[in-house]
Amino acid sequence: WVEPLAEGAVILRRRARQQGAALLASIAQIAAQHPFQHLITPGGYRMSVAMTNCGDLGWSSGRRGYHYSDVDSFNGRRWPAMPQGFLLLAQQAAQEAGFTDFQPDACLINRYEPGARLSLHQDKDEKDLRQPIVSVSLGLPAQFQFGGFARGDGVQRLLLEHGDVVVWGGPSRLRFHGILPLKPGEHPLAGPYRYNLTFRRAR
Ligand code: MD3
Ligand code: FE
Repeated sequence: WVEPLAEGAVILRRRARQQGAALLASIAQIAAQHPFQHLITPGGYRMSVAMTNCGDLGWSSGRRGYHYSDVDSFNGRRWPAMPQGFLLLAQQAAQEAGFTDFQPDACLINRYEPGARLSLHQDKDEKDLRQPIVSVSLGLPAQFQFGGFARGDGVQRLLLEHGDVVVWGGPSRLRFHGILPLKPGEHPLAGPYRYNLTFRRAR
């Protein structure tokens, strides 16, 4: 069921739970060709979160800054197509949240190991910020933080668990957000990791 979080943002708790194993199998297939990598930020720091992508475009970072690219800089090859199950889930979730016609062309796949975190940031590398972002959490639970529209605004905490789907649109699309350091654990399907899929319309 659909639970509002903030204006334009809704959580569909456990929405993807029944597809968890299939989603994780697709992630493993993608990572076999396009390995998870710890990107280096423009400031020169190694990210604790490891990333790969699927879809027409993939998100990446480098000395030139953050950008979307149609090839993986690891091997120079195009990103694998978005699996049909990914696309359907993202479009159905967007629709349930009130966003019709969501056509994601990028899916960033984040992998968190114990201690990995994502500091507060905004997602604004996409061309049309009226398009929502759909996120799917898998594996170990994590504390998500979402704040306001300035870095210094107060934050709310939310536990994101295996199968949770969140749709971020409207004004919430530009909220600051992040993930606190992952607590160690063992998930029956994902082992010691948390995975997060974010579906985006990048161009
Ligand atoms: C709120 N990922 O990849 S997903 C990211 O769990 C990212 O890996 C986190 O932030 C993760 O950029 C959080 C939830 C999420 C994704 C995008 C958002 C929340 C958002 C965009 C705008 C506002
Ligand atoms: Fe983000």
